[in-house]
Amino acid sequence: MQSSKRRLILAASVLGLGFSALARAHGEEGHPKKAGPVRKEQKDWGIAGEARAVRRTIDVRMADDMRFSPDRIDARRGETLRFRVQNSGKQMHEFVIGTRAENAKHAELMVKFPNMEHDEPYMAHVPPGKTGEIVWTFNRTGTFEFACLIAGHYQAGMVGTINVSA
Ligand SMILES: [Cu+2]
Repeated sequence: MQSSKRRLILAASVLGLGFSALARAHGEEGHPKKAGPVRKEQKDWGIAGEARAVRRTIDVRMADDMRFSPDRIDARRGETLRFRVQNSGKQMHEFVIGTRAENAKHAELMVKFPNMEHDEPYMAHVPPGKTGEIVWTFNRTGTFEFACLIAGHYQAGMVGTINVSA
């Protein structure tokens, strides 16, 4: 277990992904959020947001047909959104914000290591019947993606678009 975990961390770092918080496993029930401050790191697609800055909440539904609803979200640069992500399916799903390139790379890794543990402020892992939440500030313009990176789901088209305009 110890050495397999080390291999996963190694694989993640070889691929240049920032899995600094290898804390929880996919498929685990609950995924309680850790107490304490959210780690804030500027990403190409924004930065972890403050709940008090939220002016708009977006409800997103995930289902076993491997689709998000809505699958297109528009935001303005500087806007902090709360995503309330409901899993209406019978299997685990997740909502991960990123660039297309980042998500594609990460999705590939998830196929190789389906039980890879990952958790970042731009991800919500949501067990069946549950609702997860993320608060994210879009401080860069561009076209980004939200995706379920669980092995096979991304490949089945479980992807949406976030467009951030100036
Ligand atoms: Cu999924």
